[in-house]
Amino acid sequence: MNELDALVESARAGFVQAATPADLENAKAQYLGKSGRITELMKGLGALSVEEKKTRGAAINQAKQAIEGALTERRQALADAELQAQLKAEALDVTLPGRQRGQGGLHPVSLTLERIEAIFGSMGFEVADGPEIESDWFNFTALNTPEDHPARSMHDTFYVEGGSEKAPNLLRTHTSPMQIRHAVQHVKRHRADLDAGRPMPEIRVIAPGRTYRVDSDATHSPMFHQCEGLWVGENVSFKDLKYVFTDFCRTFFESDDLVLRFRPSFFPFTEPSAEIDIQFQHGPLAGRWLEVAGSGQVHPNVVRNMGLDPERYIGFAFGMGPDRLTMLRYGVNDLRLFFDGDVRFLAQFR
Ligand code: 2NM
Repeated sequence: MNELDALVESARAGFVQAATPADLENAKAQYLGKSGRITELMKGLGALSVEEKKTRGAAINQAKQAIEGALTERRQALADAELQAQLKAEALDVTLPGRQRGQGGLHPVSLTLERIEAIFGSMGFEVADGPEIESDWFNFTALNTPEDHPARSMHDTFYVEGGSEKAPNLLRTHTSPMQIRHAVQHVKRHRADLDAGRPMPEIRVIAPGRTYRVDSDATHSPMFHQCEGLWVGENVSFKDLKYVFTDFCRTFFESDDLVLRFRPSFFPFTEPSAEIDIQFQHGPLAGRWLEVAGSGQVHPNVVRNMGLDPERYIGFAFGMGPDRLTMLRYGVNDLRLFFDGDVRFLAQFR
């Protein structure tokens, strides 16, 4: 190998050894710099004859070009390596699932309330609304609940600021105050007919909504839902209650052979009163009696508080727990799941 070939080889080896662009520029200076090897060789040409200059100069130039070629190649290799390293460091995993826009949906209990409203709506029931902060009168007194009834104690009822000692404000403990408000308005609208002895259109209403009691365990939440129903007219009896509620339960649970049982009970606002149990004939709960509602004939005192004559107007009322109905319908065993706000649970009911 001649001297120039050896020079090119040593330059190539030096360039390959350079691990960074800075190392490479240092290596380059040794060959192509101001006092580099090629420059030295060029300077040596001055001492040669014209003929020798030509051949020697051409040979040196060829070596120079070879070294420059090796340099460019190495520069490119280092730049490529740097780019690869950077791409690796900044890599994005494009196989991760994207962040989707969450699709909302109704809460399972809201689905139940809508279902209840649709079924009773088909039977001619209106839907009442009313405040969650109630007065003592609408929540208890109008509903024939005695002054010393345990439900009125601070252990059972959340009292809030704003009322007087004689007429305190509270978080409604049931949805009945909405029914009283609705009935009072209804009666007011038809006062003239009533006073003239003409018949009044029947009161047929349900009252769904949030209710509050001092109670908290696996089967009781301090906030829970209720839906009550009321049907008052001149000729509304317990047989209508049985028909209406049986029809409701069979439609709600999509089970035509569902059996109902009315068990004697007590509520201050109804007389007589009954608990309503249902029994599925199929499925995992078949054969068991499940309590789903309280009911009864509206107490004469309550009818009177609606502004009606209890000798002429009678009716029935019932109250049920949409939270429990939702648990039964979907097979959920812990009430608290509905109110924890865990989307993974709630999204299953969309
Ligand atoms: C129940 C049970 C029995 C009821 C009574 C009334 C009203 F407004 F007429 F007085 N509304 N709801 C009632 C009757 C509620 O819940 C277990």
